Amino acid sequence: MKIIDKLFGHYNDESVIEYTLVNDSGMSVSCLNYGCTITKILVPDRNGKIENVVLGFENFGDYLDLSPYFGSVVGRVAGRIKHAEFELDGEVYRLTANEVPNHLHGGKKGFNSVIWKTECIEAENAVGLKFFYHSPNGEEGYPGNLDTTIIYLLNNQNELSITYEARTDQKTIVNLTNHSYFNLSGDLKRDCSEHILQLESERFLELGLDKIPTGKMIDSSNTPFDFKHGHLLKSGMKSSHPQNVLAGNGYDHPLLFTKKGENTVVLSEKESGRTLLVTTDQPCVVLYTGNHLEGPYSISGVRARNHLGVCLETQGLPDAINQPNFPSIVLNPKEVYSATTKYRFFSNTIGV
Ligand code: FUC
Repeated sequence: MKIIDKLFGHYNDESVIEYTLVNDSGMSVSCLNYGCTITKILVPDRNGKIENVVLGFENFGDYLDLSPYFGSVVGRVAGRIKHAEFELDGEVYRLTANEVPNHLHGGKKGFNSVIWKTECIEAENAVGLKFFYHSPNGEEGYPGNLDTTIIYLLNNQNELSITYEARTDQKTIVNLTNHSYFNLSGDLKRDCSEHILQLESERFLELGLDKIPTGKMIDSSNTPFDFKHGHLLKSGMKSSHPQNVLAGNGYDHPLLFTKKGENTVVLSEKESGRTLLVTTDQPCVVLYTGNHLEGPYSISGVRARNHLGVCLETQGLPDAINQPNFPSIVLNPKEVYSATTKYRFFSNTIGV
């Protein structure tokens, strides 16, 4: 196993480095110290052909100009916060309204667009990176100095684990995730509509027109949101269910895991034979099928089009701070925010 690094660009006079973690089984993961951004994940298909299975750019400038959070960590709070404000202990906090009038994915200078202090990890059974960022009190409107450590570890079982930890000196809110867009066909040969998704979830959050949860939890049975037995993502893209239409013909929804504790999400693509098994300790996964990716630009040589990738954003519930019935995302001083999600790749279809 090894780690290779190379200069990828410059940002505010700082060097942007691309680190590539390579294991002994033919898998590699490349990522930047900018936003902990995963630029590439190379994994074998059923014939052993090694190809890229995430959306990313070749040039750093494209990340600054075009990226809809490709591969990056999002925070302090993932998703949208209604009216870019919330109340904590009687105090109202105003956040950056970067999707007017709401706050999206941590604001203008979110965790996706800062340089993280980075250290390489070379352990016996894994290689990895430890990222650290100090977010000062008041950054993007959030209270408290927040120190966040994120660890990416790749092992020889073709598993990438992401562990998040954060500490604050003042009561605040935290909800972190990774925003990789997966495309298991390899090198973007096909889009994600032919991917099959399977997970144990009986309810999803209804979204309003602003794509923010209304507070209502909808029963998924007999809807395209019922993935218990696994089905093609295409069914939600073609569906006339008002929630699929509202999302821009597809999904942009928090799916709530049925059980507490550890849960799994299985994504597979028949033609390549590749399967991704996601294991998380988070209460929901925001399923986003890249409904607005289309644009006059290219992604690794492929013209940007809708549904070219699918995000599986494991996290706490979006806008939880404004919804008293959602599990809390408040972090107090002396507490540690911690979350783990693992992504294991197989070159054959398992389970579904
Ligand atoms: C996802 C979605 C949003 C947005 C963004 C780029 O997380 O929830 O709607 O388009 O990514």
